[in-house]
Amino acid sequence: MKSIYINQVGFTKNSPKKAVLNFPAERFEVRTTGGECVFSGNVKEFGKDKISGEETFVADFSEFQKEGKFTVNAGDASSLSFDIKEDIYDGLMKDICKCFYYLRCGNALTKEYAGDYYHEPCHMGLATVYGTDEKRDVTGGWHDAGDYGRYSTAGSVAVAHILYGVRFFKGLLDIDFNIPKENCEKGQYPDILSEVKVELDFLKKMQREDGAVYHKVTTFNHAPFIMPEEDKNELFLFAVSSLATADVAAVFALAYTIYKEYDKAYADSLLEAAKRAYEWLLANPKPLLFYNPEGSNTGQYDEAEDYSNRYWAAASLYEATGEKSYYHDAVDQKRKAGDYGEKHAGFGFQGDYLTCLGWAEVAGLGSLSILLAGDGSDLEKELRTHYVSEADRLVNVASENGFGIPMLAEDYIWGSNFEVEKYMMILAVTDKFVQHKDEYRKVICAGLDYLLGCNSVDTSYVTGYGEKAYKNPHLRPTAVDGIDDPWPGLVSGGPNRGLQDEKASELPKDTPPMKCYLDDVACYSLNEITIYWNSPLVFVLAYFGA
Ligand code: G3I
Ligand code: 9MR
Ligand code: ZN
Repeated sequence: MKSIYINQVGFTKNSPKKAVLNFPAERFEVRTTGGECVFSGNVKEFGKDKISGEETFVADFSEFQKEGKFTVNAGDASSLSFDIKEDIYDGLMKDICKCFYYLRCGNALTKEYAGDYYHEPCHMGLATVYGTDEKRDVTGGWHDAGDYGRYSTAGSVAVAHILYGVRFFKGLLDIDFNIPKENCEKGQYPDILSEVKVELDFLKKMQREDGAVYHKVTTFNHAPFIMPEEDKNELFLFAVSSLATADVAAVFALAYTIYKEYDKAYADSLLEAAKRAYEWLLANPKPLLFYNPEGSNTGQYDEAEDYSNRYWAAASLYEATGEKSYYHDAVDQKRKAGDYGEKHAGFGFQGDYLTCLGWAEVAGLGSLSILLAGDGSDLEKELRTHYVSEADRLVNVASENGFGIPMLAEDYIWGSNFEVEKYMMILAVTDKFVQHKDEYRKVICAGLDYLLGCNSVDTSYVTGYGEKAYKNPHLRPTAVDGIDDPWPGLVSGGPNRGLQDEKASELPKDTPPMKCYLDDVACYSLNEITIYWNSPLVFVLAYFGA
């Protein structure tokens, strides 16, 4: 079928603008939705595109800068519609942020703010420390994803994307996304900090008195597809891990640097907890990894080592306190993480290990702290070169496909949309804080175009955004709440060559990476949502000033 792929949300006036055709044409037109041609140009042949499996042709209309609603047309084919408008991403940003509110667990939603998406309080009971009779209160926080688990490493990383966003792009503090702010006196926090505090307060409860942090709280097995308040099975706090303890130390220290401007006592409590977690790490130098107990099948979030986590903790505490001992630890752990990264390149993580920002490989978050410390240290100098070389690699990769995105076939793993987002974050940081290059911005824009519909499944991966936005996330409340549309602003995990669930495995084995996608509620390996796939977009849209 002849298709013209486009960012279905749209562009600001001066952003680079392009559509991708999967058929040859000499000329293309930009038309108003009334059919009037307002711009025309030559189509450029790109050729065979390895990730989309299509012959691609590019229609670049960056020069066109009029506001309005348009389509791109060539021959008798038309793209879906899009807008050109200065504040084009503002609504999107608010909805992406509001998703965290909808994902709140406990007694937290109100009808006034959640509207039709309100649900009764959930997961309010005490949790049993697995293997003991001890019970603890760990209510609150955000559900992780399509399931109702709450996981310390995943939660820390989602919070980190947002809070580093706040540190780098102050505009995030001005976003109003209509949430109740009962967790701060007189509503004194900006919305984003109030929402993040929901998760921070939960993570505080996940910490044991001795500083260690439980890896997760979930039922023994995933709940069936029911509303969260119907999920009444016993909650378990599974073992503490050095992974969770380090990530929580890191994110609390980071949070301290921001919340101290608003509430000194609260910020101090975070720093105290971060130090307590760190002391535990020092007293327990061997990795304490995590694997599910036999028979349990909720998210495992297993990692092969904890160097990147310890590096992030040391780097973040150094940035928060300026204490040299943390700096020395950061140098030490960075070396271990870097060595590991070099030995395992291409296995278990994508891209430069020291700029990775995902739930497992958090070294890049540590590197962000070192950049923020900005003390001209040897470590900072070294990391700046890592950002530039990774950003340049990504520009190079982007030149190898018609979509201009920094994705290789091997990046199409579970949560490939996160890989796109991660690369956009790296490019954004490099562009703004290390070394500006126009190409960096161009690749970030291409990444956003891709997520919003300029891809070979012609689908916007954000609910509610685009004429053909996906509608069937693997997300329990959405699947069973009887409301047609999911709440807007949810990022899908996206195509995954691994086709790791039953429904996905029905796709032909030779499906090109970009097309390994189905908008099907059963496809948890390629159409689930998670907090840490929404949070990077908060960071990236903040870079755009949304
Ligand atoms: O990194 C390797 C890559 O080197 C290799 O080439 C590729 C081949 O398949 O695999 C890659 O590893 C994948 C890994 O994610 C990368 O992060 C694994 O195959 C894949 O199974 C693994 O998926 C994780 C999934 O849980 C299953 O463990 C996802 O990252 C992770 O986001 C997801 O998290 C789940 C939670 O467990 C439960 N809650 C929902 C959440 C989202 O689906
Ligand atoms: O719904 C679960 C999803 O959130 C997880 O990412 C996924 C992998 O842990 O598991 C899903 O639950 C499935 C379970 O693992 C196997 N039986 C079917 C469940 C989904 O309906
Ligand atoms: Zn809940």
